[in-house]
Amino acid sequence: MVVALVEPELDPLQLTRFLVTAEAAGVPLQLVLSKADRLEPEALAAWVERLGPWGYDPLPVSSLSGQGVAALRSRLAKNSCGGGIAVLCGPSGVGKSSLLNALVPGLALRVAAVSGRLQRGRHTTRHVELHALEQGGGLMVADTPGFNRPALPPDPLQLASAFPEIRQRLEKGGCRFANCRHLDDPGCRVGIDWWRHSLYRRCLEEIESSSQLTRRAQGGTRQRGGREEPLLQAQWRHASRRLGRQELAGELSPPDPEDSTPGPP
Ligand SMILES: Nc1nc2c(ncn2[C@@H]2O[C@H](COP(=O)(O)OP(=O)(O)O)[C@@H](O)[C@H]2O)c(=O)[nH]1
Ligand SMILES: [Mg+2]
Ligand SMILES: [Zn+2]
Repeated sequence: MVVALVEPELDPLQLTRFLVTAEAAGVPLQLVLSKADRLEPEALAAWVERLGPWGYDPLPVSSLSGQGVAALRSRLAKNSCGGGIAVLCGPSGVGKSSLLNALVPGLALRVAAVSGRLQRGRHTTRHVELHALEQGGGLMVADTPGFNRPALPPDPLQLASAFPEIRQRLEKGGCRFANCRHLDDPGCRVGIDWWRHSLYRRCLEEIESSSQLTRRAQGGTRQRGGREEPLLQAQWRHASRRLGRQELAGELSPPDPEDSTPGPP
């Protein structure tokens, strides 16, 4: 997973969405912080320290200066145990193609300047490409087109298990209730004293509001105080209504590799 430290600026919520999606693939994940040449050493160290507890061993790299490239090459080779495929994924414009060029000398993939006010890349990579990594023990590396807002899994349990922080806290036993939402609930063993807890909460709320909206759109009922009641139009008028609709629209639209729809990232 490649994410830029600057241009586009690192967005912890967006990065979390990418990581949650990648977790679903069930493969080892390496977090790569690109464009390290653009930050002072102190700012770089602060990001590494902040992202360390997320559980993906963040590695700062720069395709420009070469910092971290050899380290990444050996980490990829080590994880692949003689063969296999590593996939570079992440938002557009973070430098995936540049990094692959640095990893595989002589490759010369097309790279685009980050465009415009939104600081998105221009999607010069239009399909998945596989390249052999020299000294990589038969490892192939794939470049992918970026897309900027992966969908979250529909199931809250699946969301929770996509957070290494939660998995680690549940290693010694589960919460009191099997369907615990890990939001300061009684008997919860996860707790809220971890940095990404607020991001987990936002993802969970998004999933829950989408599934509520889906049920309402299907004209269903909802549980309230232990009984089913029909859904009323007025219930749309929650504080989160606007957000909920937006998120739902985001979830239902198919992934668009060109990401051509204008709007906030
Ligand atoms: N300063 C700096 N810029 C970089 C680095 N890697 C990529 N870039 C720039 O970021 C932009 C997007 O790069 P690209 O590789 O096309 O990103 P991709 O969309 O993730 O494949 C280009 O303008 C690159 O020159 C880096 O390590 N340092
Ligand atoms: Mg690219
Ligand atoms: Zn819990």
